[in-house]
Amino acid sequence: MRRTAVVTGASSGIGEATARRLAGEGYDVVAGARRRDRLDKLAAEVPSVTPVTLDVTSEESVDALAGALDRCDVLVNNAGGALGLEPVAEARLDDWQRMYDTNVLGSLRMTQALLPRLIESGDGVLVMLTSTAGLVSYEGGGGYCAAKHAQTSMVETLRLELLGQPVRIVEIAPGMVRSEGFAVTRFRGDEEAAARVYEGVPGPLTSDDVAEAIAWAVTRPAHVNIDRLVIRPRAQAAQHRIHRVSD
Ligand code: 8X3
Repeated sequence: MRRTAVVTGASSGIGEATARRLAGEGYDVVAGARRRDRLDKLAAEVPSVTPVTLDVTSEESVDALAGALDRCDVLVNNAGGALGLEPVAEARLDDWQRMYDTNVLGSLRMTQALLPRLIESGDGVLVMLTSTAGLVSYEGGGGYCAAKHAQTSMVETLRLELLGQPVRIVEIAPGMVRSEGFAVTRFRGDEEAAARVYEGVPGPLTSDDVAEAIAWAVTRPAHVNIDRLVIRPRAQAAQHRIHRVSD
């Protein structure tokens, strides 16, 4: 029996790496994202990946994906990200709305649409990609931290509400990951500002480091729930304590 995993935000970064990893673990992977051209490339490379155009901010789009599925064993709520690094006093309302709509409500839409399938599978796994920003707050991170804290809370609530059901609820909370798009999106396309985030850091995490952790958590025996896995680079002892070297 082939099992099916749905990964959101699968066109790049952690989502794409997770789609590859889960395909490697023998799953049929439904890779959802808005950027269809990138998904098509991924599917051309990895035959067990099915590309699906998905916008997690649209109920219609989420329902269309859910309606087309025969089964769902794993859901990875990865779509989301950060916008802006302004202090709360100067933050843009539309950035906060967008972050809430993708990270929080996007995960809610996907969860509501696929939870019945996860339970039906007899051993469902829901993975929520949060962040260390879901555990602590930092200057300029107001809107992103608020959204990630909300996801962390959603995970804890789900685990309580679903006690006794055959579904595991896993939270993966990465720290500094140098992924293709995260910092560039946060800085509205400013590649130099994005590069400064990682300047001198000997070995930020890669998307695949996180994907490997996700694949590990998902492939534990059915009775083992990895509640929360916090994963940081060795060079990041805490949100504000980052080791940087200059050459
Ligand atoms: C990303 C980690 O430190 O940019 O989720 O908030 S951080």
